[in-house]
Order: sequence, then C-alpha cells, then structure tokens
Amino acid sequence: MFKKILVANRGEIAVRVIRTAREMGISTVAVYSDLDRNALHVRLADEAFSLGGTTAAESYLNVGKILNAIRLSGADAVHPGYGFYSENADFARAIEELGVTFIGPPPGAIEIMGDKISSRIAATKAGVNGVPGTVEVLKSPQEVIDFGNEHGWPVAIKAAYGGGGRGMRVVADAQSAVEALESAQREALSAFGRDESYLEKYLTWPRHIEMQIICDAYGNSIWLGERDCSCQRRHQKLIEESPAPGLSQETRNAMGEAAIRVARACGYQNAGTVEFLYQDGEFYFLEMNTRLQVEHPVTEMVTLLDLVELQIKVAAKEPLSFSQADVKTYGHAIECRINAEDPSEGRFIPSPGKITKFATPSGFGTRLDAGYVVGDVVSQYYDNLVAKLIVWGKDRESARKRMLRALGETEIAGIATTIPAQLKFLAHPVFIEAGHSTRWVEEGAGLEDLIIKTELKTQDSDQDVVSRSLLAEVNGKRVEVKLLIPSDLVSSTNSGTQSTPFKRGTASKQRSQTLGSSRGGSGKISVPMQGTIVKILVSVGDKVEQGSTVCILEAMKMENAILADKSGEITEVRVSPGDAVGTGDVILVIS
Ligand code: MV4
Repeated sequence: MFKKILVANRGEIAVRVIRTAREMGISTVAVYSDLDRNALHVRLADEAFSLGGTTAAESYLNVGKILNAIRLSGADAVHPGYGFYSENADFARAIEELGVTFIGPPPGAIEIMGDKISSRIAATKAGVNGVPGTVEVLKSPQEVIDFGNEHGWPVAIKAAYGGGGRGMRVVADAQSAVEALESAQREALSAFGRDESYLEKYLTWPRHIEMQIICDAYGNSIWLGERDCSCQRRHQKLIEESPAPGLSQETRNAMGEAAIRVARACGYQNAGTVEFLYQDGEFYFLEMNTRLQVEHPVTEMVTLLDLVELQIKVAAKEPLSFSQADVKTYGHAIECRINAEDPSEGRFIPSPGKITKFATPSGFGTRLDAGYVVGDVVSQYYDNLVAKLIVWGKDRESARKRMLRALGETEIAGIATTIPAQLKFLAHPVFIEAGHSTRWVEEGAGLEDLIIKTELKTQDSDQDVVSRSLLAEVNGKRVEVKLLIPSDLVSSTNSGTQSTPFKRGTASKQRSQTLGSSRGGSGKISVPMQGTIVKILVSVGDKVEQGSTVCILEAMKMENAILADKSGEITEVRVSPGDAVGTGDVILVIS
C-alpha cells in the first residue's frame, strides 16, 4: 500500500481524498496556490507545498511545479481528483516515469475515451449502441444534410475532442447545416485546439443516466449502480440521484453490463463512469468519464462503498475483494451541488466572495462535503462549487424531504448560492414525479420569478498579508523562513516597520449588486459580477444594436456575454482584455 499520497487538486475533492487516505493510515500532501495558502484542504493535509500563482493555470495546472512538489514530498502516489489532471494522459505518464503511481486509469484508456469518435468505435465493437450516428470525421455540410434526410431531424454535430456541450450544435433542418457546422468547428477549435466533428441523431427529451464502474488490475470489473443527472443547466449539474427513478431492474442490469463491456474494450482500470442517454425505454452510450466524478457520493450512499478507498486499493494493485453479486443498494440518495451563483430569474450568475456565515446541516442520513468553512473566500479564479449536500433516505420521497429539511438548515451569507433554486426544484411537481429531462431547468422549471434579495459583499474582501523574512537554524542548518502575517496583526502590534504588502485578490470594494441593472438602457454598460475581461468586441466609434454582445467576461470558469442595453455608438471603452473588474464597474459607454 502507498505511504504518502499527493492530492493534485483543491477544494472539496481534495478534502474528500485526504479524509479517506487518513482513514487508511496513508499520509497526505496538499498543494496550494497563493490564494489557497490557508484553504481547508491545506489545513487538513499532513503536509503542503506552495505552487505560487493565483489562477489555476499559474498554480494547479503548472505541470513543472506539481512535478516538483511530487519529487520534494516523496509521495508514492498522486490522486488527481476531478478536473485539472484527472483526464490528462500525458500527466499520468509523466508521473509514472517518476516511479509514482497515478490513482486513475491507464493513460491509453484515457486517450481512447477522450476522443469521442474512438470511444464510439470502442463501444460499438463491444456491442454497445451509441446514439445512431457516424464514426468518421465530418468533411462537408452536405453530410449533415444527407444524415438528417435519412435519419430525421434534428441532428447533433459534436466535437470529437469536445465535452460539456462545447463544440456541439443542434441542427433543426437542412438550411441550418452550413452555419451550424462552421460555428461548431469554430467553438471546438477555440476551446480544444482541434475541430474534428461527427454526427448523431439528436434526442429531444432524454434523461442523463450514468453508470459507476470499478475495475482492478486483474480483470475484475464491477458496476455499482447508476446516477440520474438530468437536473442540470447548461451542462452544469445541479441535483443528482441514485437510483434513477423509474428505471427497471432489467434495464439497470443491461446498462451495468453494457458499461462493463465498454470498460473492457479500452483496458480500463480504476473508477470510471459510462454515460448514457435514456429515452423511451432505450439507452444509448454517450461517453465515458475516466475519473472520479463530482457526484460519486450518491453512489457511495446507496452502496455503502467508499469509492476513493477502492480507487486507492486498485491503484495499489490490490484485487477487488467483492464480486458483482455482493453489490447491493439500499434506499435512495440525492446530492445538491451548492455553487456560489445567484440563480435569480434562472440566470445563475457567479457570486464569488467571502463566506461570512456558514450554518451547516447535519442529522441522520445527511452528509456535507465542503471545500470551505466560514471566513474562507470563494475566488473568482476557481470553480464555483462550495459544497455538496448529500442525503440518504429509505426511498426517493424520504430522501427528497430530507434534502428539503437539510437545505433549510443550511445558511450561507456573503455569497449567493444555488440553494434557493434547488429548494424550488425539489418542491416542483415535475421533479417529485421525476418527469424532468435534461432540458427541464432551462425550459420548464419556472425560475423566472425567483428573485434573491441579498446584500452581497461582492468583492474578495480578503485580508492583506505582509511578508517577513527571518533567519532560523534547524538542527544547525541555516534556513531563511518567510512569514506571511495578516496585516491587521502587524499594524496593531508592530506599526511603523517596513513591510511588503501582498494583495490577495482584487481591491476590497463593497457594493450591493443590482442584477439586471444593465438592462436599464442607460448605455453605461457595467459588469454584473466580479471577473476578468477576456475579449472586447467593439471599439470607440462602432455602432451597436441593443442586445448584441459587446464584451466577454470570464468568472469562475464560465464565459459570460455582456450585452448592449441600447442601440447607439460606442463612445468610451474603459477596460482591456486581462483587466480584473468588480461588480458594477462600468466597462464601456454607448451614447
Ligand atoms: C446529446 C443530446 C441529445 N441527443 N446527444 C450534452 C453534452 C454532452 N455530454 C452530450 N450532450 C448531449 N448529447 C444526442 N444525440 C443531449 C445532450 C445534452 C445533455 C446530455 C447530458 C446531460 C445534460 C445535457 C443537456 C443538454 C443536452
């Protein structure tokens, strides 16, 4: 078994992995960016290494720095969590070259499943049907038209190297084919650096059901039941549950066996998830996620298995200690992803900031996997997942009521969260009957009249720290120690000395956010949230139409289009790409 695991991630998933490692008697190593110097995952780990930097690219995604931390720490295994390095075959190979185990699948399996065309071919070879479609790279829009005429419209154009719906276009008819293909390829190229695309028949009201699997190094492959993730918005899941409501045991068994065949077809090891679309009683292979997923706890709650423990054991070449027949599920589990987003009017606007209050739920069947505690700052530079609330109940209705109760106990202040939307979904007749599909949140959940009145402290009201260098002798060895001291401590006890202020986050400003203020038609275009300007699409002198996109703002890994609130001429542009902006800042003016 491993002696020391380095967790190459942050937030709740790093915390999740550290907890199980500790229970197994394995020592843990955290890594952290400058902003996460005192984050929960750092506090919980046995040791921690600074990566420096602020953005994910400067810190967690800096391969050189991570590899250095692995070497310095002496870790014998690395857990990637999800996101970041979890589906990066080159990273997996690079650490194996250091003689360190990657707690995840073989790099070759990551590669087969990372390319959606090759994963469709692998599934087909294994006798598992994907959605009817093609397995060749699209060459011309005429192929889209021919496919639609033969199999019926609408048709989905998908990026072979895509994910999360990016590079995907739904084509309603032959007339739209040319433009749809161009825009799908443009998006895929800018997001993934390559634009190979293929076709599928587009299913109009599917549910998203995925099957958890675990495979060891000796050919034992076991499925652990499914999760229904149909309650999502723009490919961001909001509520997941297991089992999938209304799925027959016969279909579940068939889906489990199909998932195992897909896994075997790519030589899979470790934990993985095979995604299916389910419509009219039929399921179709969609893609395979070669990582531990955010929503894995719902499977843990109904199977009583610790998936991280299983991941660590199979990565250490232990055989699975149970068989398919031993896997039983009990009751029903539901997870809500508590994101730092304001769901008012169904818009889910990122809401970074300092958590000034965090009353956590507890009680029977109630689990909270959080990456933050009160006083922590949710930064605009990382994803917006604050915590996951998972409940277990003897059946779906008990779990649903328990989730309503537990969400009701949860009080978070300083940032807006998705909780008000989740309370609405869970109480909605369509959700209660499990009549929802992947389009429900956007089209039928009725969030238009949801207004959250919160006085938000909209900036990282993070304290400054001052840096002090001290000399120390450790066992006679001279070492220079850098102390990072909260500036309020320094000024009250030791004012007047020289200090170097380090600003963490952007300047502190407090302003209440008026959502939708840019719709007033004043021509003073302000940003609705803290973020970074990615692109400005207009220059002084340009004429714009009301509703056209003038600027792209990135916040919490999401790109947000800022629209012109009236037609007119651009008279001022106050920002440039790369600028950090705060809520309410006026970025350009239309006269
Ligand atoms: C589809 C589909 C309907 N028909 N493919 C979206 C992201 C990517 N993982 C695949 N996605 C979809 N592919 C066909 N042929 C509908 C979706 C889809 C979806 C899938 C899973 C979860 C949420 C979704 C939300 C919208 C669309």
